[in-house]
Amino acid sequence: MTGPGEVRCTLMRGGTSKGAYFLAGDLPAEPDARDDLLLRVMGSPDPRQTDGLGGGHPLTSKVAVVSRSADPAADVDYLFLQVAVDRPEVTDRQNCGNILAGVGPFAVERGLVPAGDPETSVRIRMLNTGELAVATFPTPGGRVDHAGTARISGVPGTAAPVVIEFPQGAGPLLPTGNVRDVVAGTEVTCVDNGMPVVLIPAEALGVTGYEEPGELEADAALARRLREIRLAAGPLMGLGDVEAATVPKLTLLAPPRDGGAVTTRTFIPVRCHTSIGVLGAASVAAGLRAPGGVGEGIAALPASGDLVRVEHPTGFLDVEVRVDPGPLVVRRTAVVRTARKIFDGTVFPRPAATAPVPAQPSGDRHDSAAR
Ligand code: NQM
Repeated sequence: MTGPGEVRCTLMRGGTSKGAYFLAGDLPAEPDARDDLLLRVMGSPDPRQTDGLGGGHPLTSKVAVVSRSADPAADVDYLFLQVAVDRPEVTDRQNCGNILAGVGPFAVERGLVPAGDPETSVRIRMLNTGELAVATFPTPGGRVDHAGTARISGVPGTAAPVVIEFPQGAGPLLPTGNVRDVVAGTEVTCVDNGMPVVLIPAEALGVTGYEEPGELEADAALARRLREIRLAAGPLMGLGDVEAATVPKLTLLAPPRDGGAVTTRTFIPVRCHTSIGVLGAASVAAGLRAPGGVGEGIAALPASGDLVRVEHPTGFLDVEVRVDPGPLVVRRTAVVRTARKIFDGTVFPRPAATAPVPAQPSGDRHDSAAR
């Protein structure tokens, strides 16, 4: 039983992200009221999100809204919402494959989908993009088992594996229609295999691509160049004005150093990811398979098979991606993630403001919130 203003909520790690998971029926149906509530739940706007569940970084300020699906092709619907950290903003303009990893286990535990034995597959309609994903995870004896031996880069310890498969996507792999574009004076490849991403040779921006995320974030000239590229790439990729959006992501490419296919540093789009997003990596991997793209001469793709190992600041992410040549079509994408329930209970949101909440002045480096 929850009291007035209180909300049932599950806090989960999904892949390398962390978020608050809700049943859609527990949140206001009207988007403005829902977003206002979520800002108060997460503690935004505030660089540290001290008064809420958020962790003071876009990767830990995420929300999943889950419900039974009316679509016969899906078991559940998943809406991803990025809650800005230091701005009063909530956006549904991007998807999140890391938070997606927790959706299947959450749906079983909250009674939306019956558990199989020893594993369960949940068909998930991702409302942000309209695309489908199938998540398979262990449910021995008909119960979700969060413990396991799978390890993913960027997360300490081990947990149960969540295998996520994405069937063929509906949209074009190359949203500008070109395998290379010159955007704001820089040659790039714009790609979308579940996440719009601009691939940029790191060298073209005067960096090696092996720097630590903090070092890259501190580079004001680089930030300016990335912003110019993003604002120009958005309309070319059919995304319209992306000034306030968290897409497209920008991935710097450099030759692999640890046996993978490529080294990456990904801007999401202002903060530099400490690893890489799942769908972001799926787009990078598919983009490297596009003949003539900017990854040529940088990436070392395996001679055969679907596996592409994407190196990132804290390790690597393996993506299986099958791209048909000719008119480029991504047939299948698959990744292994882990997810873990951290807390389940009642969240007590900060009371609704009677006047607009001003962004907190802070001595900290300015974090452009949803970014
Ligand atoms: O690309 C961060 C994350 C993500 C997105 C971001 C993600 C994905 O790591 O599928 O998971 O790019 O904003 O959670």
